[in-house]
Amino acid sequence: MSRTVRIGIGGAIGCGKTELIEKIVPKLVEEGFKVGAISNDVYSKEDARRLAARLGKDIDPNLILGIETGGCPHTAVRDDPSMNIDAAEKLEKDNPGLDVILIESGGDNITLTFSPKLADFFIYMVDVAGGDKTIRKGGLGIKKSDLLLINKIDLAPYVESTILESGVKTANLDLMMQDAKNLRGDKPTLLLSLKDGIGLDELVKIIREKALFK
Ligand SMILES: Nc1nc2c(ncn2[C@@H]2O[C@H](COP(=O)(O)OP(=O)(O)OP(=O)(O)O)[C@@H](O)[C@H]2O)c(=O)[nH]1
Ligand SMILES: [Mg+2]
Repeated sequence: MSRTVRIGIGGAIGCGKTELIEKIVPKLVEEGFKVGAISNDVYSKEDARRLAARLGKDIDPNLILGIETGGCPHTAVRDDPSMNIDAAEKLEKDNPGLDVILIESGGDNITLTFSPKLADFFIYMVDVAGGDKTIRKGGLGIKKSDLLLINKIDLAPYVESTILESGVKTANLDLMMQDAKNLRGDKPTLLLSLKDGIGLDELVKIIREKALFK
């Protein structure tokens, strides 16, 4: 791998994007990768502050940048990604040998994608608490992302199924995976609980193999 790979992470408000960065950075660092992060928020730099506090022992805080977009977060990663490209170029210039930058888009709607000018690999995340109909409703992130994550599977027993014909009372993860297969073909989808660490090793493996060494 000769240049910095930029990985975009998008998904609805609160689905676990910042938690994802918190959990995978130590693992990537352990594998010898030099990692930076950019976090977009609309009215604050709260997530970047949180990442710097939580990841202080794993990476230099200068490797974490916050962007206050001031408007629709999807605009800042899709339509006019100049603020994010500037931030990524700054990280790359200030940190020679940087292998990967994780870019979190502020929580937003299901039409989110990342401009290919900004991200080389696009992860889209949904969470089970939003109901098990989420995948079949489709959307660009769900269909087009390089990797789809269904997070918070630990909450499935507490969420009622929204799909009557499923015959299951609680959120039906099998059906969500089937819906993903129907919409995405062979592109990977992973069930995850960042809280319990379920799926985390598989996630890091996919990132290593599909994003970093492609
Ligand atoms: N139960 C459970 N909670 C989780 C899981 N992953 C994340 N959370 C919690 O969900 C809440 C939101 O997580 P964040 O990482 O802030 O979500 P986000 O997508 O970055 O949110 P925004 O940036 O505001 O859009 C936090 O309180 C997390 O601890 C999970 O797998 N299970
Ligand atoms: Mg966040």
